[in-house]
Amino acid sequence: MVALEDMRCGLIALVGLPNAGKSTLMNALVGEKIGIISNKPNTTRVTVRGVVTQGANQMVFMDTPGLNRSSKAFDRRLVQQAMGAAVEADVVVLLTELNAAGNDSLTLEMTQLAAEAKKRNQKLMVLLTKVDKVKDKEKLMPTLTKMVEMGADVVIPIAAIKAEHGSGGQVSMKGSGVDRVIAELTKMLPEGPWLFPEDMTTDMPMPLRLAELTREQAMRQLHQELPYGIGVITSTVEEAVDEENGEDVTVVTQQLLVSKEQHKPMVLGKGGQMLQKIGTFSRLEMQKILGTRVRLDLHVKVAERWLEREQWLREMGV
Ligand SMILES: Nc1nc2c(ncn2[C@@H]2O[C@H](COP(=O)(O)OP(=O)(O)OP(=O)(O)O)[C@@H](O)[C@H]2O)c(=O)[nH]1
Ligand SMILES: [Mg+2]
Repeated sequence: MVALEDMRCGLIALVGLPNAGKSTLMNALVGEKIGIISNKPNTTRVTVRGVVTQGANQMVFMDTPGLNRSSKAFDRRLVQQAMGAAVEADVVVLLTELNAAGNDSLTLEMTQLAAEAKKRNQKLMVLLTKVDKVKDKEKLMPTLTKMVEMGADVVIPIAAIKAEHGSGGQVSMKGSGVDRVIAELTKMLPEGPWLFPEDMTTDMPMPLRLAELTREQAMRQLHQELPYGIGVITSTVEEAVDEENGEDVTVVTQQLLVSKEQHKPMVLGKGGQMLQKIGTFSRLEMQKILGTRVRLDLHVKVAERWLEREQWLREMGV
């Protein structure tokens, strides 16, 4: 039992450009798949919280949507979510992806965000991500100096993943720098009671979490612009017993929304194979989280302009 007066707790916002590796890092920090990951930008649409509790310290990470530059209403909404999380946080963690030459990809907006964090007296951590791409680590020196000059309290080069196998991306291993991130953040936490129970790793409602797993597979398996027009809603989650073997099984029903009629056959694939693939990978991930066997009932539904429907967006957490 940790005494209330000993507790320390902080909100930590992970912000950066799309594809910087925010969700990958959060999952590595928490040790569980919470945020969804793909190689396409703006995979994250919902600010997702992941919790790490160690000793007297609780870290509440906010994995935010990438700071995209599109002017579409939906995309602006994503950026607003990220900005909101940054304002709310005790510690702002800026993630900037390195290229092979060791240079960062900081934009003007991100430099401004860093300056605002300093003005608000927030702690500022800069993470140089995907450092595994930089073979000669000496090349990092100018970038490290630049970040300190910008006001970073700590700068850490990280590689959140060492390897990822399979097209469903089921296996990921903890990489380098991640433990140091935890150690440095621990020093920055303000005193205060925990926000979540000790054993809780996320406050995401289960139906949303399951919907995100299916959207992750849609992002991974579908190509070009198609995945961006996709939304997933979990209609029902029910506990049942398999009649054949008496095993517990969770029955999940989901709607996969597409915004255009002509997208439906692409999502279904030849003989329904694409939908089946999305469903199979998603189901395997669901089983890991739920700890039971899962039966997934996945339907494609054409819902023109769902991206503009407030109620649906709220249901999807956007
Ligand atoms: N080489 C390498 N790739 C990484 C690393 N971390 C993440 N990636 C890859 O980068 C891509 C984007 O990762 P995400 O974690 O989804 O990035 P994100 O910042 O959450 O992106 P958005 O949600 O779109 O803003 C994925 O293909 C990851 O596998 C890393 O440390 N090294
Ligand atoms: Mg993400």
